[in-house]
Amino acid sequence: MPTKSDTFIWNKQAECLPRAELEQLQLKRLKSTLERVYHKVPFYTGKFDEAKIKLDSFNSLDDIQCLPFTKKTDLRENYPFGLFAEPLDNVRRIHASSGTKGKPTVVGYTESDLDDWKEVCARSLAAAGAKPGDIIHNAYGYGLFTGGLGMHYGAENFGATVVPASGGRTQQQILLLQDFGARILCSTPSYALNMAFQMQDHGIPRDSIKLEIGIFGAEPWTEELRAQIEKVLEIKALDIYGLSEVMGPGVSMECLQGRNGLHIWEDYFLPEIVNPDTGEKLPYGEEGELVFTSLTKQAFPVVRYRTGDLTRLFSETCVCGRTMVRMERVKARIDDMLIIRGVNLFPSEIEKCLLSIEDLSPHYQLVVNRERALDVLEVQVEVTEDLVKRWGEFNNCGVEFEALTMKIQCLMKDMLGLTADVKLMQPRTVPRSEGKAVRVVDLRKETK
Ligand code: DLL
Repeated sequence: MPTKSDTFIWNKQAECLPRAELEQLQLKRLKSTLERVYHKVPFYTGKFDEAKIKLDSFNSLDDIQCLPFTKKTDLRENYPFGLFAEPLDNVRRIHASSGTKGKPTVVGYTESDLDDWKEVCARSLAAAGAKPGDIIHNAYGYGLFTGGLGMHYGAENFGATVVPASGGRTQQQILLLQDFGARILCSTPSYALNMAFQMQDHGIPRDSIKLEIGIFGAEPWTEELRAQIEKVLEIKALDIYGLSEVMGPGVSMECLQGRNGLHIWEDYFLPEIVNPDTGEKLPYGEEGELVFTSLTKQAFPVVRYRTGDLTRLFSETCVCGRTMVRMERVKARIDDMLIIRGVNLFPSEIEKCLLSIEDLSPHYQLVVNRERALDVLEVQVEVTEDLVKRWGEFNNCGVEFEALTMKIQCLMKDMLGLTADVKLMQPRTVPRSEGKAVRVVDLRKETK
Protein backbone atom coordinates (compact mmCIF):
# COMPACT_ATOMS: atom_id res chain seq x y z
CA MET A 1 0.00 0.00 0.00
CA PRO A 2 1.23 3.57 -0.67
CA THR A 3 2.61 5.41 2.35
CA LYS A 4 2.72 9.05 3.39
CA SER A 5 6.38 9.30 2.55
CA ASP A 6 5.59 8.59 -1.10
CA THR A 7 5.57 12.29 -2.05
CA PHE A 8 6.15 12.72 -5.75
CA ILE A 9 5.31 16.08 -7.25
CA TRP A 10 5.00 16.14 -11.02
CA ASN A 11 5.88 19.82 -11.52
CA LYS A 12 7.36 21.01 -8.27
CA GLN A 13 8.24 24.46 -9.52
CA ALA A 14 4.65 25.19 -10.56
CA GLU A 15 2.80 23.28 -7.85
CA CYS A 16 4.82 24.76 -4.98
CA LEU A 17 5.12 28.29 -6.34
CA PRO A 18 5.08 30.95 -3.59
CA ARG A 19 1.59 32.50 -3.47
CA ALA A 20 2.73 36.00 -4.46
CA GLU A 21 4.36 34.68 -7.61
CA LEU A 22 1.37 32.50 -8.38
CA GLU A 23 -0.96 35.48 -8.10
CA GLN A 24 1.22 37.53 -10.43
CA LEU A 25 1.11 34.73 -12.97
CA GLN A 26 -2.65 34.39 -12.57
CA LEU A 27 -3.17 38.12 -13.15
CA LYS A 28 -1.04 38.08 -16.28
CA ARG A 29 -2.89 35.07 -17.66
CA LEU A 30 -6.28 36.45 -16.64
CA LYS A 31 -5.67 39.70 -18.52
CA SER A 32 -4.63 37.83 -21.60
CA THR A 33 -7.72 35.57 -21.38
CA LEU A 34 -10.01 38.58 -21.06
CA GLU A 35 -8.43 40.30 -24.06
CA ARG A 36 -8.78 37.08 -26.03
CA VAL A 37 -12.46 36.51 -25.27
CA TYR A 38 -13.36 40.18 -25.70
CA HIS A 39 -11.84 40.32 -29.16
CA LYS A 40 -12.69 36.82 -30.36
CA VAL A 41 -16.05 35.81 -28.90
CA PRO A 42 -19.03 38.07 -29.70
CA PHE A 43 -20.88 36.72 -26.64
CA TYR A 44 -18.20 38.15 -24.33
CA THR A 45 -17.82 41.39 -26.36
CA GLY A 46 -21.54 42.01 -25.83
CA LYS A 47 -21.48 41.04 -22.15
CA PHE A 48 -18.42 43.16 -21.31
CA ASP A 49 -19.73 46.18 -23.23
CA GLU A 50 -23.08 45.89 -21.51
CA ALA A 51 -21.36 45.83 -18.10
CA LYS A 52 -19.07 48.72 -19.22
CA ILE A 53 -15.93 46.71 -18.49
CA LYS A 54 -12.66 48.56 -19.25
CA LEU A 55 -10.06 45.85 -19.66
CA ASP A 56 -7.07 48.22 -19.48
CA SER A 57 -8.06 49.29 -15.97
CA PHE A 58 -7.95 45.67 -14.80
CA ASN A 59 -5.20 45.67 -12.17
CA SER A 60 -5.86 43.02 -9.58
CA LEU A 61 -7.39 39.57 -9.31
CA ASP A 62 -10.16 41.10 -7.20
CA ASP A 63 -11.31 43.13 -10.20
CA ILE A 64 -12.75 39.88 -11.51
CA GLN A 65 -15.82 40.55 -9.39
CA CYS A 66 -16.97 43.23 -11.87
CA LEU A 67 -17.19 40.67 -14.65
CA PRO A 68 -20.47 38.99 -15.56
CA PHE A 69 -20.94 35.26 -14.95
CA THR A 70 -21.17 32.62 -17.65
CA LYS A 71 -23.79 29.89 -17.19
CA LYS A 72 -24.61 26.55 -18.70
CA THR A 73 -27.58 28.15 -20.50
CA ASP A 74 -25.13 30.49 -22.28
CA LEU A 75 -23.38 27.42 -23.69
CA ARG A 76 -26.67 25.94 -24.84
CA GLU A 77 -27.80 29.19 -26.43
CA ASN A 78 -24.53 29.35 -28.38
CA TYR A 79 -24.67 25.70 -29.45
CA PRO A 80 -22.52 24.25 -30.90
CA PHE A 81 -19.44 26.45 -31.45
CA GLY A 82 -20.64 29.99 -30.65
CA LEU A 83 -18.33 30.43 -27.63
CA PHE A 84 -15.20 29.10 -29.33
CA ALA A 85 -12.36 31.64 -29.46
CA GLU A 86 -10.53 29.83 -32.26
CA PRO A 87 -11.63 28.84 -35.76
CA LEU A 88 -12.39 25.13 -36.08
CA ASP A 89 -9.20 24.73 -38.15
CA ASN A 90 -7.25 25.18 -34.91
CA VAL A 91 -9.45 22.90 -32.83
CA ARG A 92 -8.06 19.39 -32.44
CA ARG A 93 -10.76 17.82 -30.29
CA ILE A 94 -14.37 18.30 -29.29
CA HIS A 95 -16.13 16.93 -26.23
CA ALA A 96 -19.74 17.36 -25.19
CA SER A 97 -22.07 16.68 -22.29
CA SER A 98 -24.76 14.05 -22.72
CA GLY A 99 -27.48 16.68 -22.98
CA THR A 100 -30.07 14.92 -20.84
CA LYS A 101 -31.42 18.30 -19.72
CA GLY A 102 -31.52 19.94 -23.16
CA LYS A 103 -29.01 20.51 -25.93
CA PRO A 104 -25.56 19.14 -25.18
CA THR A 105 -22.88 21.59 -24.10
CA VAL A 106 -19.98 21.48 -26.51
CA VAL A 107 -16.35 22.29 -25.70
CA GLY A 108 -13.21 22.39 -27.87
CA TYR A 109 -9.45 22.09 -27.42
CA THR A 110 -6.49 23.36 -29.44
CA GLU A 111 -3.19 21.50 -29.43
CA SER A 112 -1.95 23.69 -26.57
CA ASP A 113 -5.18 23.12 -24.60
CA LEU A 114 -4.64 19.37 -24.93
CA ASP A 115 -1.07 19.80 -23.69
CA ASP A 116 -2.32 21.74 -20.66
CA TRP A 117 -4.90 19.08 -19.96
CA LYS A 118 -2.25 16.36 -20.08
CA GLU A 119 -0.18 18.42 -17.65
CA VAL A 120 -2.97 18.83 -15.06
CA CYS A 121 -3.89 15.15 -15.32
CA ALA A 122 -0.24 14.16 -14.85
CA ARG A 123 -0.06 16.39 -11.77
CA SER A 124 -3.24 14.75 -10.48
CA LEU A 125 -1.89 11.25 -10.98
CA ALA A 126 1.31 12.11 -9.12
CA ALA A 127 -0.71 13.69 -6.30
CA ALA A 128 -2.65 10.43 -6.00
CA GLY A 129 0.57 8.48 -5.54
CA ALA A 130 0.98 7.15 -9.09
CA LYS A 131 4.49 6.60 -10.40
CA PRO A 132 5.71 6.54 -14.01
CA GLY A 133 5.71 2.89 -15.03
CA ASP A 134 2.47 2.14 -13.20
CA ILE A 135 -0.30 0.28 -14.97
CA ILE A 136 -3.45 2.40 -14.91
CA HIS A 137 -6.82 0.79 -15.57
CA ASN A 138 -8.98 3.58 -16.94
CA ALA A 139 -12.68 2.75 -16.56
CA TYR A 140 -13.96 6.26 -17.24
CA GLY A 141 -16.14 6.24 -20.35
CA TYR A 142 -14.37 6.96 -23.65
CA GLY A 143 -16.17 9.17 -26.14
CA LEU A 144 -17.73 12.60 -25.86
CA PHE A 145 -17.42 12.39 -22.06
CA THR A 146 -14.10 13.92 -20.98
CA GLY A 147 -13.29 11.28 -18.35
CA GLY A 148 -11.89 8.53 -20.59
CA LEU A 149 -9.73 10.43 -23.07
CA GLY A 150 -8.74 13.09 -20.53
CA MET A 151 -7.26 10.61 -18.08
CA HIS A 152 -5.92 8.48 -20.91
CA TYR A 153 -3.65 11.12 -22.44
CA GLY A 154 -2.76 12.47 -19.00
CA ALA A 155 -1.60 9.01 -17.95
CA GLU A 156 0.38 8.44 -21.16
CA ASN A 157 2.04 11.83 -20.75
CA PHE A 158 2.85 10.83 -17.18
CA GLY A 159 4.69 7.74 -18.36
CA ALA A 160 2.20 5.14 -17.21
CA THR A 161 0.85 2.17 -19.15
CA VAL A 162 -2.84 2.76 -19.78
CA VAL A 163 -5.48 0.06 -20.06
CA PRO A 164 -8.29 1.91 -21.91
CA ALA A 165 -11.10 -0.20 -20.47
CA SER A 166 -13.88 2.46 -20.62
CA GLY A 167 -17.18 1.72 -18.79
CA GLY A 168 -19.23 -1.49 -18.88
CA ARG A 169 -18.50 -5.21 -19.46
CA THR A 170 -17.58 -5.46 -15.82
CA GLN A 171 -16.66 -9.14 -15.79
CA GLN A 172 -14.15 -8.54 -18.55
CA GLN A 173 -12.75 -5.55 -16.67
CA ILE A 174 -12.18 -7.70 -13.61
CA LEU A 175 -10.35 -10.22 -15.76
CA LEU A 176 -8.16 -7.42 -17.14
CA LEU A 177 -7.41 -6.25 -13.61
CA GLN A 178 -6.32 -9.77 -12.74
CA ASP A 179 -4.31 -10.45 -15.89
CA PHE A 180 -2.68 -7.05 -16.50
CA GLY A 181 -2.08 -6.28 -12.82
CA ALA A 182 -3.05 -2.59 -12.75
CA ARG A 183 -2.01 -0.78 -9.54
CA ILE A 184 -4.29 2.18 -10.18
CA LEU A 185 -7.99 2.28 -11.03
CA CYS A 186 -9.65 5.36 -12.49
CA SER A 187 -13.45 5.29 -12.46
CA THR A 188 -16.51 6.81 -10.88
CA PRO A 189 -16.78 5.79 -7.22
CA SER A 190 -20.09 4.06 -7.89
CA TYR A 191 -18.56 1.97 -10.67
CA ALA A 192 -15.63 1.00 -8.46
CA LEU A 193 -18.12 -0.34 -5.92
CA ASN A 194 -20.03 -2.12 -8.63
CA MET A 195 -16.79 -3.88 -9.68
CA ALA A 196 -15.91 -4.69 -6.08
CA PHE A 197 -19.26 -6.34 -5.39
CA GLN A 198 -19.19 -8.26 -8.66
CA MET A 199 -15.83 -9.65 -7.58
CA GLN A 200 -17.37 -10.76 -4.32
CA ASP A 201 -20.43 -12.22 -6.07
CA HIS A 202 -18.22 -14.32 -8.33
CA GLY A 203 -15.94 -15.41 -5.53
CA ILE A 204 -12.91 -13.67 -7.05
CA PRO A 205 -10.29 -13.37 -4.32
CA ARG A 206 -8.94 -9.91 -3.54
CA ASP A 207 -5.35 -11.05 -3.83
CA SER A 208 -5.89 -11.97 -7.49
CA ILE A 209 -5.74 -8.25 -8.32
CA LYS A 210 -2.96 -5.77 -7.55
CA LEU A 211 -4.91 -2.54 -7.14
CA GLU A 212 -3.56 -0.13 -4.52
CA ILE A 213 -5.01 3.24 -5.46
CA GLY A 214 -8.34 4.47 -6.84
CA ILE A 215 -8.75 7.85 -8.53
CA PHE A 216 -12.46 8.45 -8.32
CA GLY A 217 -14.62 11.35 -9.42
CA ALA A 218 -17.19 12.68 -11.89
CA GLU A 219 -20.00 12.41 -9.33
CA PRO A 220 -20.57 13.48 -5.74
CA TRP A 221 -19.55 10.91 -3.10
CA THR A 222 -19.22 11.02 0.66
CA GLU A 223 -16.49 10.15 3.16
CA GLU A 224 -18.71 7.24 4.17
CA LEU A 225 -18.69 5.88 0.64
CA ARG A 226 -14.92 6.32 0.52
CA ALA A 227 -14.65 4.21 3.68
CA GLN A 228 -16.81 1.48 2.10
CA ILE A 229 -14.78 1.41 -1.11
CA GLU A 230 -11.50 1.30 0.82
CA LYS A 231 -12.81 -1.55 2.89
CA VAL A 232 -14.12 -3.75 0.12
CA LEU A 233 -11.39 -3.06 -2.42
CA GLU A 234 -8.55 -2.69 0.11
CA ILE A 235 -7.15 0.37 -1.64
CA LYS A 236 -6.59 4.07 -0.97
CA ALA A 237 -9.41 6.01 -2.64
CA LEU A 238 -8.74 9.57 -3.76
CA ASP A 239 -11.01 12.25 -5.12
CA ILE A 240 -10.51 13.87 -8.54
CA TYR A 241 -12.70 16.72 -9.76
CA GLY A 242 -13.31 18.41 -13.05
CA LEU A 243 -15.91 19.48 -15.55
CA SER A 244 -15.91 19.60 -19.31
CA GLU A 245 -16.71 23.33 -19.52
CA VAL A 246 -13.49 24.11 -17.65
CA MET A 247 -11.31 21.26 -19.02
CA GLY A 248 -12.42 17.79 -17.90
CA PRO A 249 -10.90 15.59 -15.17
CA GLY A 250 -7.87 17.15 -13.47
CA VAL A 251 -9.15 20.59 -12.49
CA SER A 252 -8.37 19.60 -8.91
CA MET A 253 -7.08 16.54 -7.09
CA GLU A 254 -6.72 15.31 -3.57
CA CYS A 255 -3.17 14.40 -2.54
CA LEU A 256 -2.27 11.10 -0.93
CA GLN A 257 -0.37 12.84 1.87
CA GLY A 258 -3.09 15.27 2.95
CA ARG A 259 -6.30 13.50 1.86
CA ASN A 260 -8.10 16.60 2.97
CA GLY A 261 -9.48 18.67 0.15
CA LEU A 262 -8.53 18.80 -3.52
CA HIS A 263 -5.69 21.01 -4.77
CA ILE A 264 -6.94 23.24 -7.58
CA TRP A 265 -4.35 23.68 -10.32
CA GLU A 266 -4.64 27.41 -9.93
CA ASP A 267 -2.12 28.40 -12.56
CA TYR A 268 -4.69 27.08 -15.06
CA PHE A 269 -8.01 27.68 -13.34
CA LEU A 270 -8.91 30.66 -11.15
CA PRO A 271 -11.48 29.61 -8.54
CA GLU A 272 -14.03 31.69 -6.63
CA ILE A 273 -16.86 30.78 -4.29
CA VAL A 274 -20.04 32.83 -4.63
CA ASN A 275 -23.38 32.94 -2.92
CA PRO A 276 -25.56 30.91 -5.31
CA ASP A 277 -28.52 33.26 -4.86
CA THR A 278 -26.87 36.68 -4.98
CA GLY A 279 -23.64 35.96 -6.87
CA GLU A 280 -21.69 37.80 -4.15
CA LYS A 281 -18.12 36.55 -3.72
CA LEU A 282 -17.56 34.68 -0.45
CA PRO A 283 -14.32 34.46 1.56
CA TYR A 284 -12.26 31.30 2.02
CA GLY A 285 -13.96 28.86 4.37
CA GLU A 286 -17.54 29.72 3.42
CA GLU A 287 -19.68 27.29 1.52
CA GLY A 288 -21.12 28.37 -1.81
CA GLU A 289 -21.08 27.79 -5.56
CA LEU A 290 -17.75 27.15 -7.21
CA VAL A 291 -16.96 29.47 -10.12
CA PHE A 292 -14.01 29.14 -12.50
CA THR A 293 -12.21 31.36 -14.95
CA SER A 294 -9.82 29.53 -17.27
CA LEU A 295 -6.37 31.13 -17.46
CA THR A 296 -4.71 29.46 -20.43
CA LYS A 297 -7.43 27.97 -22.60
CA GLN A 298 -7.37 28.92 -26.25
CA ALA A 299 -10.30 27.23 -28.00
CA PHE A 300 -12.89 27.44 -25.27
CA PRO A 301 -11.97 29.97 -22.57
CA VAL A 302 -14.57 30.55 -19.86
CA VAL A 303 -15.00 33.62 -17.68
CA ARG A 304 -16.59 33.21 -14.26
CA TYR A 305 -18.28 29.96 -15.19
CA ARG A 306 -20.89 28.90 -12.61
CA THR A 307 -20.24 25.22 -12.02
CA GLY A 308 -23.42 24.59 -10.02
CA ASP A 309 -21.25 22.68 -7.50
CA LEU A 310 -21.40 23.37 -3.80
CA THR A 311 -18.13 23.44 -1.86
CA ARG A 312 -15.71 25.72 0.02
CA LEU A 313 -12.11 26.78 -0.53
CA PHE A 314 -9.35 26.78 2.04
CA SER A 315 -5.82 28.08 1.83
CA GLU A 316 -4.01 26.48 4.79
CA THR A 317 -0.74 24.93 3.65
CA CYS A 318 -0.85 21.22 3.00
CA VAL A 319 1.55 18.60 4.34
CA CYS A 320 2.46 17.70 0.75
CA GLY A 321 4.11 21.09 0.17
CA ARG A 322 1.86 22.18 -2.70
CA THR A 323 0.84 25.83 -2.38
CA MET A 324 -2.31 25.58 -4.47
CA VAL A 325 -5.57 26.30 -2.71
CA ARG A 326 -7.79 23.36 -1.83
CA MET A 327 -11.50 22.80 -2.29
CA GLU A 328 -13.52 20.60 0.01
CA ARG A 329 -15.02 17.52 -1.66
CA VAL A 330 -18.10 18.66 -3.60
CA LYS A 331 -21.12 18.34 -1.37
CA ALA A 332 -23.65 18.34 -4.19
CA ARG A 333 -24.81 19.96 -7.37
CA ILE A 334 -27.00 22.84 -6.32
CA ASP A 335 -29.77 21.80 -8.70
CA ASP A 336 -29.82 18.31 -7.14
CA MET A 337 -31.23 19.79 -3.93
CA LEU A 338 -34.45 18.08 -2.93
CA ILE A 339 -37.22 19.89 -1.10
CA ILE A 340 -39.28 17.31 0.68
CA ARG A 341 -42.14 18.70 2.74
CA GLY A 342 -40.22 21.89 3.37
CA VAL A 343 -36.95 20.16 4.25
CA ASN A 344 -34.06 21.06 1.93
CA LEU A 345 -31.49 18.36 1.54
CA PHE A 346 -28.94 16.84 -0.80
CA PRO A 347 -28.63 13.19 -1.84
CA SER A 348 -25.18 13.06 -0.19
CA GLU A 349 -26.77 13.76 3.20
CA ILE A 350 -29.07 10.78 2.79
CA GLU A 351 -26.08 8.68 1.65
CA LYS A 352 -24.19 9.55 4.87
CA CYS A 353 -27.21 8.49 6.89
CA LEU A 354 -27.72 5.18 5.07
CA LEU A 355 -24.07 4.21 5.19
CA SER A 356 -23.98 4.66 8.93
CA ILE A 357 -26.20 1.56 9.19
CA GLU A 358 -24.18 -1.62 8.90
CA ASP A 359 -26.91 -3.83 7.44
CA LEU A 360 -27.39 -1.60 4.40
CA SER A 361 -25.34 -1.80 1.24
CA PRO A 362 -24.16 1.37 -0.56
CA HIS A 363 -26.64 0.77 -3.40
CA TYR A 364 -29.58 3.14 -3.17
CA GLN A 365 -31.88 5.35 -5.19
CA LEU A 366 -34.05 8.25 -4.13
CA VAL A 367 -37.42 8.30 -5.85
CA VAL A 368 -39.24 11.62 -5.63
CA ASN A 369 -42.91 11.86 -6.49
CA ARG A 370 -45.80 14.25 -5.95
CA GLU A 371 -48.95 13.20 -4.14
CA ARG A 372 -51.77 15.69 -3.73
CA ALA A 373 -49.40 18.66 -4.28
CA LEU A 374 -46.91 17.33 -1.72
CA ASP A 375 -43.46 16.03 -2.58
CA VAL A 376 -42.83 12.56 -1.24
CA LEU A 377 -39.56 10.71 -1.12
CA GLU A 378 -39.04 6.98 -1.18
CA VAL A 379 -35.57 5.83 -0.23
CA GLN A 380 -34.90 2.51 -1.94
CA VAL A 381 -31.91 0.82 -0.39
CA GLU A 382 -30.47 -2.66 -0.65
CA VAL A 383 -29.82 -4.71 2.45
CA THR A 384 -26.53 -6.59 2.62
CA GLU A 385 -26.11 -10.24 1.63
CA ASP A 386 -24.98 -10.91 5.20
CA LEU A 387 -28.25 -9.66 6.57
CA VAL A 388 -30.27 -11.83 4.19
CA LYS A 389 -28.21 -14.84 5.28
CA ARG A 390 -28.92 -14.05 8.91
CA TRP A 391 -32.61 -13.55 8.20
CA GLY A 392 -33.02 -16.52 5.88
CA GLU A 393 -35.53 -15.71 3.10
CA PHE A 394 -35.66 -11.99 2.17
CA ASN A 395 -39.46 -12.02 1.82
CA ASN A 396 -40.10 -13.87 5.07
CA CYS A 397 -38.59 -11.50 7.50
CA GLY A 398 -41.56 -9.48 8.70
CA VAL A 399 -40.56 -8.28 12.15
CA GLU A 400 -36.87 -7.70 11.46
CA PHE A 401 -37.78 -6.08 8.16
CA GLU A 402 -40.09 -3.61 9.87
CA ALA A 403 -37.58 -2.93 12.63
CA LEU A 404 -34.84 -2.05 10.13
CA THR A 405 -37.21 0.16 8.13
CA MET A 406 -38.12 2.00 11.32
CA LYS A 407 -34.50 2.35 12.31
CA ILE A 408 -33.68 4.04 8.98
CA GLN A 409 -36.70 6.30 9.22
CA CYS A 410 -35.85 7.37 12.77
CA LEU A 411 -32.23 8.08 11.84
CA MET A 412 -33.25 10.20 8.86
CA LYS A 413 -35.70 12.10 11.04
CA ASP A 414 -33.02 12.58 13.68
CA MET A 415 -30.10 13.51 11.45
CA LEU A 416 -31.93 15.37 8.69
CA GLY A 417 -35.40 16.22 9.99
CA LEU A 418 -36.68 14.23 7.04
CA THR A 419 -39.82 12.14 6.82
CA ALA A 420 -39.48 9.62 4.02
CA ASP A 421 -40.78 6.24 2.98
CA VAL A 422 -38.19 3.50 3.02
CA LYS A 423 -38.22 0.48 0.75
CA LEU A 424 -35.73 -2.24 1.61
CA MET A 425 -34.52 -3.93 -1.51
CA GLN A 426 -33.08 -7.36 -2.17
CA PRO A 427 -29.34 -7.42 -2.86
CA ARG A 428 -28.56 -6.64 -6.53
CA THR A 429 -31.92 -5.08 -7.41
CA VAL A 430 -30.99 -1.37 -7.45
CA PRO A 431 -29.63 -0.51 -10.93
CA ARG A 432 -25.82 -0.54 -11.04
CA SER A 433 -23.79 2.28 -12.51
CA GLU A 434 -21.34 1.91 -15.36
CA GLY A 435 -20.48 5.60 -15.23
CA LYS A 436 -22.16 8.33 -13.24
CA ALA A 437 -24.67 6.81 -10.82
CA VAL A 438 -28.31 7.86 -11.05
CA ARG A 439 -29.12 8.58 -7.41
CA VAL A 440 -32.33 10.55 -7.86
CA VAL A 441 -35.30 9.39 -9.91
CA ASP A 442 -37.62 12.36 -10.14
CA LEU A 443 -41.14 11.35 -11.17
CA ARG A 444 -42.63 14.75 -10.33
CA LYS A 445 -42.49 16.15 -13.88
CA GLU A 446 -44.72 13.33 -15.05
CA THR A 447 -47.34 14.05 -12.39
CA LYS A 448 -47.44 17.88 -12.66
O1 DLL B 1 -17.34 14.58 -14.86
C1 DLL B 1 -15.18 15.27 -15.62
C2 DLL B 1 -14.53 14.25 -14.77
C3 DLL B 1 -14.25 13.01 -15.30
C4 DLL B 1 -14.16 14.54 -13.47
C5 DLL B 1 -13.62 12.07 -14.52
C6 DLL B 1 -13.51 13.60 -12.69
C7 DLL B 1 -13.25 12.37 -13.21
P1 DLL B 1 -18.73 16.51 -16.67
O2 DLL B 1 -19.33 15.32 -17.26
O3 DLL B 1 -18.76 17.80 -17.43
O4 DLL B 1 -17.21 16.27 -16.38
O5 DLL B 1 -19.40 16.70 -15.26
C8 DLL B 1 -18.96 17.71 -14.39
O6 DLL B 1 -19.52 16.35 -12.47
O7 DLL B 1 -19.75 19.92 -12.31
C9 DLL B 1 -19.68 17.99 -10.80
O8 DLL B 1 -21.05 18.24 -10.57
C10 DLL B 1 -19.48 16.51 -11.07
N1 DLL B 1 -18.17 16.07 -10.56
C11 DLL B 1 -17.04 15.89 -11.23
N2 DLL B 1 -16.07 15.44 -10.41
C12 DLL B 1 -16.62 15.37 -9.16
C13 DLL B 1 -16.15 14.99 -7.88
C14 DLL B 1 -16.68 15.32 -15.56
N3 DLL B 1 -14.92 14.56 -7.65
C15 DLL B 1 -19.72 17.64 -13.10
N4 DLL B 1 -17.03 15.08 -6.84
C16 DLL B 1 -19.22 18.63 -12.08
C17 DLL B 1 -18.28 15.51 -7.01
C18 DLL B 1 -17.97 15.79 -9.27
N5 DLL B 1 -18.79 15.85 -8.20
